[in-house]
Amino acid sequence: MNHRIEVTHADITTLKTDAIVNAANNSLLGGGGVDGAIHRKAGPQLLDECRTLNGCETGGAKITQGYNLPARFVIHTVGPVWRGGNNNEDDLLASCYRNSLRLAGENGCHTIAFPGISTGVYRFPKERAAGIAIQQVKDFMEHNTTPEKVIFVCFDEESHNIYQKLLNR
Ligand code: AR6
Repeated sequence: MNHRIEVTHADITTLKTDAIVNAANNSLLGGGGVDGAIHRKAGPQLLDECRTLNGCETGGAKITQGYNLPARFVIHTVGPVWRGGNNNEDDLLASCYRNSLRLAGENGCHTIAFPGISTGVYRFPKERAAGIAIQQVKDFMEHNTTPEKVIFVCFDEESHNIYQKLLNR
């Protein structure tokens, strides 16, 4: 299983995977963090397509073209805002990973890159989020051959160390 999972320290907008995942908000109309970076690099056509999607519920995912990004598709998912852990945050985050992987598979994506959904502005604890991300990806890969490869993209050293540690267990 682990040969199908990679961890990298990078800006997700530079990756030439079939799909990159965006940590969006319910409007799908852009924002800061990774969402802002993806929209800047993709160009205004991405926002035009996002306007046609009527937003997205928390835990859900929607797919668009990648436009000026090296990636072919962007999968926009909406993570939960961390509110202490008793508000279904874990299940909603798990659902983001599952729905994104399902969409990637349905669209023939062999490679997909994930940022740490909810671990920025939405304040989900990084190690807890990484554990959920890894678990969901492993479960999905056990039952599906596509995507073949999943890349966890870490924007900071701390997240990178957390993923390395959890995957090497
Ligand atoms: N490449 C990879 N990872 C990144 C990049 C990048 N270019 N930029 C940031 N990260 P965040 P959230 C990491 O705040 O917590 C937006 O305004 C970052 O270090 O982007 O899900 C949306 O519109 C962190 O680990 O997303 C929503 O309103 C992770 O990406 C809200 O933020 C996610 O941080 C969503 O908050």
